Amino acid sequence: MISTNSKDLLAMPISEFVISSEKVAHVQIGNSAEHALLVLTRTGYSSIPVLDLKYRLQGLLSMKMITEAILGLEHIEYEKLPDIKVDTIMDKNIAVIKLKDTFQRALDLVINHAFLCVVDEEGTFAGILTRRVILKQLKKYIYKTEK
Ligand code: 2BA
Repeated sequence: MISTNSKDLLAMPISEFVISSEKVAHVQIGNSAEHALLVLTRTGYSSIPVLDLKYRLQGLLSMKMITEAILGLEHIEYEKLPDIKVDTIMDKNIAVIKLKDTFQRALDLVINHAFLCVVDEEGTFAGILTRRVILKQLKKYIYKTEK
């Protein structure tokens, strides 16, 4: 049974909680695994979006995907990094949410995903919604309604 108060939060659109695209570290299709490794290392994020030249979402890239691509039988083949394109190793199975979607949908999805990629009506990448932001909102709401 969902309380009336919680219903308000769950029905809220996610748009105001989104970390906008210009603040999100990303790589573009055609970029090399070497470039992606630099971005992941410098930002410290474990996984980042891959976009096309028109800013449409194409996939996700993590350090693990890069490591697996250069893992030889005996050693890690670092020399392969400049020749591997991110779009050949990225994960195309992405958790996507629309700007108009509700907090409830986001809450359901962040149970299994550390962050959700947000797209606008045209499918252009708008930013991300992180588990941290969702939990912060939930905490604020719980404390407020307990008083
Ligand atoms: P992770 O990189 O595995 O980060 C897990 C959590 O560690 C983050 O949770 C955040 O609380 C903290 N953290 C990691 N790197 C950080 C940094 N450079 N500055 C501040 N805090 C950092 P969330 O904030 O919920 O983020 C969940 C996931 O969303 C991150 O997983 C990352 O894959 C992605 N992400 C978050 N912000 C991003 C951004 N600006 N650009 C690209 N990806 C981002």
